[in-house]
Amino acid sequence: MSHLKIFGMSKSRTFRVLWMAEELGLEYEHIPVDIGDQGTGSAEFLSINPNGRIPAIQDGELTLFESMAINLYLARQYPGRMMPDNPEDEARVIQWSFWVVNELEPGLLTLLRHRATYPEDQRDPQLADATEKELARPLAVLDQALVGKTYLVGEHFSAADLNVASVMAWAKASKVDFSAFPHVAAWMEQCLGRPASRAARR
Ligand SMILES: N[C@@H](CCC(=O)N[C@@H](CS)C(=O)NCC(=O)O)C(=O)O
Repeated sequence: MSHLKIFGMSKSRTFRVLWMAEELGLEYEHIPVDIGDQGTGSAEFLSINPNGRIPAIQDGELTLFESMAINLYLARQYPGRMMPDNPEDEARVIQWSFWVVNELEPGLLTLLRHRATYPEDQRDPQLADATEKELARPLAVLDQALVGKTYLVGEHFSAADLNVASVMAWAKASKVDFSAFPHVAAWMEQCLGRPASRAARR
């Protein structure tokens, strides 16, 4: 096995990648690069990710940025049933990974900022409420996809569940009302409660 290095703080999107590495039982080196001139803005880190963002990884000769691309690579590269072995289900995993960063992540980031991370006096509760209303459409899509199912793709937990649930963790932190999306609520609790998810947050 090549030597895997994961760059970024676990409280950032790096959580997604740490969670994947834990699910796969990989040995890895965690380099907790933080946001700022000393971390993501340093010349050393910019040579790894010229975007100056976390997460990034190095795995042997491969250097990679973008959390979803990293997780799809790790799931494909290492055994552990995180990537289905048939092309149709693999495509479904990729579909959900693109879906979550396009349909949910921007709105959830706005919600997270205006309900949890911005200082109180910089929060806009009306913007947060309006954003939550807009999120009802993609959340209904996710809820429908989970009717009668334990996992998004196939019969077991996969990179689709991990990638979507890791973004949905922001919804939980933003106190989104899940009463209209009971399947999402149950699925999310189950995913985020996995030992590997807890280990990634340490
Ligand atoms: N699309 C990228 C986004 C990465 C990203 O924006 N990461 C944030 C931390 S969660 C960051 O590094 N921000 C630094 C900055 O904006 O200067 C991914 O999913 O990896």
